[in-house]
Amino acid sequence: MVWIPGGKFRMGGPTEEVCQKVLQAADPRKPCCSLLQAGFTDAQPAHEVEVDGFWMDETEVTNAQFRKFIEATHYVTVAERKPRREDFPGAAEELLVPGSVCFEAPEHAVSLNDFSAWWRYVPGACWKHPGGPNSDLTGRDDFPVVHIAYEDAEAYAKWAGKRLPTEAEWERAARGGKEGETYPWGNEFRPGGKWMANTWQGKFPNTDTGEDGCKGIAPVRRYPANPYGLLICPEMFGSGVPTGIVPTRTQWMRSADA
Ligand SMILES: [Ca+2]
Repeated sequence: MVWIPGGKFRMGGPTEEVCQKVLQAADPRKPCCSLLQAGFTDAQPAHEVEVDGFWMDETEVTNAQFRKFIEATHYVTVAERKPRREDFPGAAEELLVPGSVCFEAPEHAVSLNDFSAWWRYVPGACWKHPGGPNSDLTGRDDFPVVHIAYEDAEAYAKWAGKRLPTEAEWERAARGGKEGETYPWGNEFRPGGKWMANTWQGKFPNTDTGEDGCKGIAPVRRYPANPYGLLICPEMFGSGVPTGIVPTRTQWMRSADA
């Protein structure tokens, strides 16, 4: 685990000025993050918050780590349980079976207004069958565990003697001390031509060219650590398009006095 120093920081999206600067510098021929174009409206207004220092795992929880938890506890994740009719009124009966949502690239370009064009509910998809019942974790021990619901994450954290972060703690950790900048490493997406995190290249969602070395999701230590020593995943800076299978925030932390 690494120590995230406590202190005051500005929580929330980058200012409109920063968004405009990044947009002006971007290649107009390439698609741009819609959140950036909209000015990260779901993360405004930025405001000052203070957190105490705390410990955080360096990486997302991996399949190998999660497997140890399952073997020790025989815990059954939400995706492996039959959904309850009362939780999903109006759902078709054939969808009330254990499963989860998987990313499936459409064959052609599609409108980005309808996410059902690339997300599909797959019966039998769960952490150990990430792409559906015919998939498994062969060769994926060091990939982040996926198809994890909030209560699954809480159960894992409790077993590991840790806890989930608050939103403010998580953002403090993700920023790596870089305040008001677009990415945890600054405002330049590829400083010196270097890929800093797993992101999407190509036209989303139908073409993932993997120019950054990874199509779909990446193993946990594939890209550089942020200034706090955390290995950055796209989810940690909010600019990457979720790739592969349902991404989760499975990076656990505990407070110094826990
Ligand atoms: Ca990629």
